[in-house]
Amino acid sequence: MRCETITGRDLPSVSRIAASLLGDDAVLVRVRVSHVEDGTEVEVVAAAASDVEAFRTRITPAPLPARDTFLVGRPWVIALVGPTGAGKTTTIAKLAASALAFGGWRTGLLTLDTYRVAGLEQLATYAELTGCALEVAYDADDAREALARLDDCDVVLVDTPGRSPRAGARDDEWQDALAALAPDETHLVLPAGLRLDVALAARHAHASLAPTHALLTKLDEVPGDAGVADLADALDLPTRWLADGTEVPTALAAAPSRLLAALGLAPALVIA
Ligand SMILES: Nc1nc2c(ncn2[C@@H]2O[C@H](COP(=O)(O)OP(=O)(O)O)[C@@H](O)[C@H]2O)c(=O)[nH]1
Ligand SMILES: [Mg+2]
Repeated sequence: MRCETITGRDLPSVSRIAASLLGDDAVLVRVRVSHVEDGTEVEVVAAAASDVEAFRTRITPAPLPARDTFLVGRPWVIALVGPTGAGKTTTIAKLAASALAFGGWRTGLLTLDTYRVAGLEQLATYAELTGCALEVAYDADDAREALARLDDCDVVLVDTPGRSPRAGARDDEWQDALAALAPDETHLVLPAGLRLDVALAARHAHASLAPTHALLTKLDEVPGDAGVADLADALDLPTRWLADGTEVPTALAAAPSRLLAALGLAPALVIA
């Protein structure tokens, strides 16, 4: 999204400049009024209305389906994929335990991350704490059977290992299992502090898993949300949730409103 920063002595004059640069319907995404020695200084960040609308559309996911519309024999299946350490397992625990995510939906957990005992133990602990059923699948047949055993759930959250360049056949196995589950949503989990080019490389590396959403984690480790909104914009995937800390389940936020607010789209007038 192209943004222009314009400073001047008063709002009408900077608005006129914004309109001349970005069109009559330019949106002021941030406004800052400071008192200076000889009066006031106004600084605005402005964007073209069409760009703002395009950003809003790009990052806003379709709402989760109403429970009675998809209960045709299988739960809604949401898989989390992404590099090792991105926060997939922790986020699954938050999603399972948080009313923010699914309210009263019956939630099941299914893990394809069978290579690391620690990963399995981590999820088993969360399953115990949240009272969710947990299934483990080693290959595509297992995965289908495990999903069938979870058919009394409304939603099944699927944990996966990170893709590893050296894993070879192991990667094929869990990716076949994931394909057998035919997820309704596949969220690409990436830490919010990743450099833009590294994040785009990760998006490229996971293209074969056909991610439908982005899920940014570790917002608590970056200085502000504006860069996170830029990252979400660049990833060009709708974003339903954000993770901003290690606390389960509280460090989970609804994404679109927070990303829009980061760009000042929830109107913010700062008088310094
Ligand atoms: N600061 C911070 N740490 C997180 C967040 N989410 C996960 N972590 C930590 O990141 C590490 C890796 O998380 P894990 O869920 O095991 O990642 P996975 O390999 O993708 O499953 C753990 O130490 C988590 O506690 C977050 O939102 N903020
Ligand atoms: Mg994990």
